[in-house]
Amino acid sequence: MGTALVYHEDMTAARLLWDDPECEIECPERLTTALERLQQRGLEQRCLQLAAREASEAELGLVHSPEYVALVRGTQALGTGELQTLSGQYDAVYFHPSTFHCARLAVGAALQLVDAVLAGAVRNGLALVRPPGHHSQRAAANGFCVFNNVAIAARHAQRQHGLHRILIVDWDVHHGQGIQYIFEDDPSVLYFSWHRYEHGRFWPYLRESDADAVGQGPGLGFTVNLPWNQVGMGNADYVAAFLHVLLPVAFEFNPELVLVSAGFDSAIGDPEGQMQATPECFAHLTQLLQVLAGGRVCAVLEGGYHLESLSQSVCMMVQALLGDPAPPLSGPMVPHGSALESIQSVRVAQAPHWMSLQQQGVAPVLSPRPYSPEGRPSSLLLTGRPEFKAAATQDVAALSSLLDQPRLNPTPPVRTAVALAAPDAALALPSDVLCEEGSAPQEETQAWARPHEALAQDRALTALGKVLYLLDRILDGQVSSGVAATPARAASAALDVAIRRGLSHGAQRLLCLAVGQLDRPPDLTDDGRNLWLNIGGKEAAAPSMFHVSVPLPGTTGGFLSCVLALVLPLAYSFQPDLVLVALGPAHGLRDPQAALLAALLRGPAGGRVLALVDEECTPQLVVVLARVLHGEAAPSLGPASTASPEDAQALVQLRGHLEPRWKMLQAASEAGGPGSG
Ligand code: Q9C
Ligand code: ZN
Repeated sequence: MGTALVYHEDMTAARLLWDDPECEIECPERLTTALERLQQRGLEQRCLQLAAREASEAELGLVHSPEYVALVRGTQALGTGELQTLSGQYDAVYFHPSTFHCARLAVGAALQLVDAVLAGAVRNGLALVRPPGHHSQRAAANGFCVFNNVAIAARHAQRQHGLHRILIVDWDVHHGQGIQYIFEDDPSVLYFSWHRYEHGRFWPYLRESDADAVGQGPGLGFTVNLPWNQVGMGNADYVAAFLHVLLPVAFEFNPELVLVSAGFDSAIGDPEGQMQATPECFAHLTQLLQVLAGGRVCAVLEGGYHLESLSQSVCMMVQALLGDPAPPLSGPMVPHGSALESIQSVRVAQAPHWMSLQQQGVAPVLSPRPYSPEGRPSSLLLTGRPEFKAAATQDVAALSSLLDQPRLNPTPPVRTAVALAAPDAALALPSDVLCEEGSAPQEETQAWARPHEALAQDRALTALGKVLYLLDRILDGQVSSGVAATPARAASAALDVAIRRGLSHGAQRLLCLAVGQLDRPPDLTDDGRNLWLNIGGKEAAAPSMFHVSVPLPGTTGGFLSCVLALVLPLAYSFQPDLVLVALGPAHGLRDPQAALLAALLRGPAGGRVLALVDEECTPQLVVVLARVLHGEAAPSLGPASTASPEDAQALVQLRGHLEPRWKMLQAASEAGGPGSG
């Protein structure tokens, strides 16, 4: 199942007709540039292209008052002077005679996308629209937004498709207060927004954008606000926010559909956001969301005002929707102190409403800074760390070189291959998953096998030859990911060879996630190039920062926190260029759990994941691993459950021990003291 791209050229018609420095950034080129770039990269052509339709007035009425809709309808006939006067009655809004038509197309595009996904015509998609929507309210335009595209799409999904739980992820750099107001007392829509806040000194200057606004009445806990109190937030901060706030809550909520208010003013170079996240980050965020709701992700454009940064970020998102592996994240994966304070403050505010946040242990915020409206716009220039002010003012050249880099992005010709002893033609593999027939040369295989008694048998040797062949194809960039099988009693030996071969044949850093009874190669050194993480095996005799072992949690909730709070933070901190996921004897994972691990580990390694399974495992396991490595949606884990107190405790302790080295594990600022994280 594919990806829809919904668009209509008419949405470029609206434009600012008078001088207004605040509004001029919301221009038609935002759409034309992004679309051109999608075409240039061959991405548009890979999507199911749908022409946007206009929403009906009944559809607008799902969210907006009839009087407001009539008022906007009336703007079609106004002259420029009258348009300017009316625009002045709202905050950061301009009307054009084509605004009503464009805004109805923008809503219609979002509805069409939701219909295509919920009808099963596509798995996911993007609506490229303007005007944006998330600031718009029942009876008011606001912040360039006229109708609330995403809020209407959510109501439509409920009314027309009978959905009960919808997650809205708003990664635009501004707070979508319009969406918050519409759903604040509604537990059927979980609204997550991060936004530049600066303790209330950034537009729209609302007290209710802070972390302690969590919804009202039956909607308590279904509004999740993550305020950024400094500019300069980057890849590490955004990924940490997903791992430590959004995803635990989202898995517990268990949405049937994910809507994304996809604003790219949170990306590097944007004049509004002043943030530092690179375009690739949006591929990672998109991938992370695709493990929810069976991969049903509908993204709708909101802001994004740096044309080059916007276009590249849009391309990254579409690539991820199409299932392509995300390019590795650049830069140090160390969240800023201020980001950790923000993350901690949301976790504290939300802990009463979500089990998944209670169990990971939440420290109190030691020095909450009061909201101080008196110092707002004037102090804006004084906020932010000095290095980011420098980045914002003098680093234009550095930014454009960053954005200009012809992204080598060596997308391997084969996305996923499987290497099995006896390939079963009946395996229900996606059509372009390659069944690899090749083997490494026999002498070479024998040489690698020699030290291992377990590899002496013919069957084990044959399997090893196939593992090595597939591994080499991954290391030389021919294949992105794969699944290979070995006999159970040769599993540790084959893994030992794969690790040593990987490290000697091109992998700079190799992460090995070993599940079940597998032995760590005895002669592995802690030289920073390999990280061994064992789940549910023997306890490490000499644990270190590169030798970690944790018991397999007994419940779904425990497993999820192990993945989100330990495995992925370690993996994103380590930044491996190859991940081996080995399912050893007695690994104890259910197929959907194994699939989730494989799907999520694509992120940190640029998609280079080799899964090693037991020859005797079920064909279903091989198929589901191949499918998720190929970019298809991970199957659902089923209803969330709590982690057992023992599992939760083990995790808290281990994280405390590892945090000083692996900074993505932090979920609270160091000032949080003992017990934090
Ligand atoms: N420099 C969207 O991104 N101006 N709307 C703020 C602060 C209004 C943004 C001024 C920004 C509206 C959809
Ligand atoms: Zn915005």
